[in-house]
Amino acid sequence: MSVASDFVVVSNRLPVDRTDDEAEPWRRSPGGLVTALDPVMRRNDGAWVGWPGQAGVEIEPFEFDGLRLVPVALSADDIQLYYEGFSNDTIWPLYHDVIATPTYHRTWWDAYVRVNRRFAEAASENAAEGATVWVHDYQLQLVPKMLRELRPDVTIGYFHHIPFPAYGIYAQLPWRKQVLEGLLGADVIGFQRVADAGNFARAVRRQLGYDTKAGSIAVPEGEGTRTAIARAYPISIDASVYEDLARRPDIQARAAEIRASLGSPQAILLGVDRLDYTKGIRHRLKAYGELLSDGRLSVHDVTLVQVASPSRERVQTYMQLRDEIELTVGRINGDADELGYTAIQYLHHSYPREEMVALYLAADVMLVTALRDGMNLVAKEYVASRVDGGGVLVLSEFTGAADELTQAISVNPHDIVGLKDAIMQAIDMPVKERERRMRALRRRVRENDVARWSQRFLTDLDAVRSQRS
Ligand code: GDG
Repeated sequence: MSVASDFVVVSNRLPVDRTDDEAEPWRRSPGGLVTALDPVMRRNDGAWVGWPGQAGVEIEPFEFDGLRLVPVALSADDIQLYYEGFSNDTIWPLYHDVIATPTYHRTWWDAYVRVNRRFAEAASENAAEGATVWVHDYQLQLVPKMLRELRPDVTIGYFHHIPFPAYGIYAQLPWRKQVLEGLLGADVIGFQRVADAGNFARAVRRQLGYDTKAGSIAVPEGEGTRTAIARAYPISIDASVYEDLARRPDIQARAAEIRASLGSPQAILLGVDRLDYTKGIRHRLKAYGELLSDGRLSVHDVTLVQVASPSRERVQTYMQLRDEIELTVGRINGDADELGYTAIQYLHHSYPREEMVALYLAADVMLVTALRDGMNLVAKEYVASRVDGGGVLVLSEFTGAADELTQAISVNPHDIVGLKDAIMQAIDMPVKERERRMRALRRRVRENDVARWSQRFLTDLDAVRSQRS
């Protein structure tokens, strides 16, 4: 039986993970989205529609920690075709500037349409009359239009967490019109960067011929037009959670322990990424490996900790990437290590958030060298965790975060010479300059935190709703 809610969030994954414990079968999955939306969900009797993370399991809607969760069932086939296929092997590489080659399969597209419809139906069944529905991310780009057809009474928002590519790249997509029309079913379409919103508007003009002006798009509807808004709403983190963790004595002690266990080198460099080809891990390793072989750095003085958390392990490109990275790490360590000194501590694991914050605190230099990234929350988490005012952030200009975190050392990760110099600049940066830059970065992350992000988006969505009624 469905219970209608005034506020419905739709995302590929529900914000919970299954446990082995029968008494407590679900655990909240860590993530900014759930923290950001929690207050709004509670105020509005919210429901969350998404896949519960297990193939072929039908689960009735249930309450968890005061949230109403509505599971959408996906079969093993759906996961292979809609999720691993179309979402992660077509859209993901295409939208990240074809760093890897996108694969176009009609069977994947068919599954994407079918599964998007299932999500739209679940949202429709759980939304009260005149409700607000907020759809998230690239796996569900067709949901806004499908939902609008089912429920013209609801107000629909869509937020796109990854980049939206330049028209010349987007135009490759065999289903480019359908995807644009799908997104334009929303009243507000949110992007990470101003450039993403611009790319989207251009694609709409070129493909559909609709008028677009300063973030407003005239979408034909009935005899007239309806206005859809396409604008940038840069996402963020709950900065206070990271600050509180970083102030905990046990976590500070753990940071000291990590430093000591690495031999208390002069500088600890850190990379934290999902093991993904968009994150520029190979470029980072290349630059660092060359600094060691050139003799500009020595394993006596520095070490790089690279956390590469397992991701999309059944997609071929990711298997290949893992092999390449592990080969490179092995080579660099083989060439540079000495007994008792290691160049790279490579960790192919996921860690609890407490451990991540201890790592952030232990690291003198954080390396974010993504080739393309919607935002990159790791950069913001590092900054928020540096309650001691220390640490240097090296940040790729191809991340959304670069628009805001202008006091970081900015790098083009394709320019290996420039990247090497930036790493040296970070290691050698005078304390005063470090502190000045970190102060400015921290101010920025604190001001634009995730609560502000959701508030800005929902305020624009509310404005649309009040114009209608
Ligand atoms: C997408 C977009 C956009 C990573 N390893 C562990 C761990 N993490 C956490 C990080 C961070 C999150 O995962 C990764 O977020 P990012 O933003 O860096 O990147 P994506 O996963 O690609 O996210 C991105 C984001 O959506 C939000 O809109 O910024 O551009 O690609 O929070 O800390 N967390 C824990 N253990 C790990 O081992 N606990």
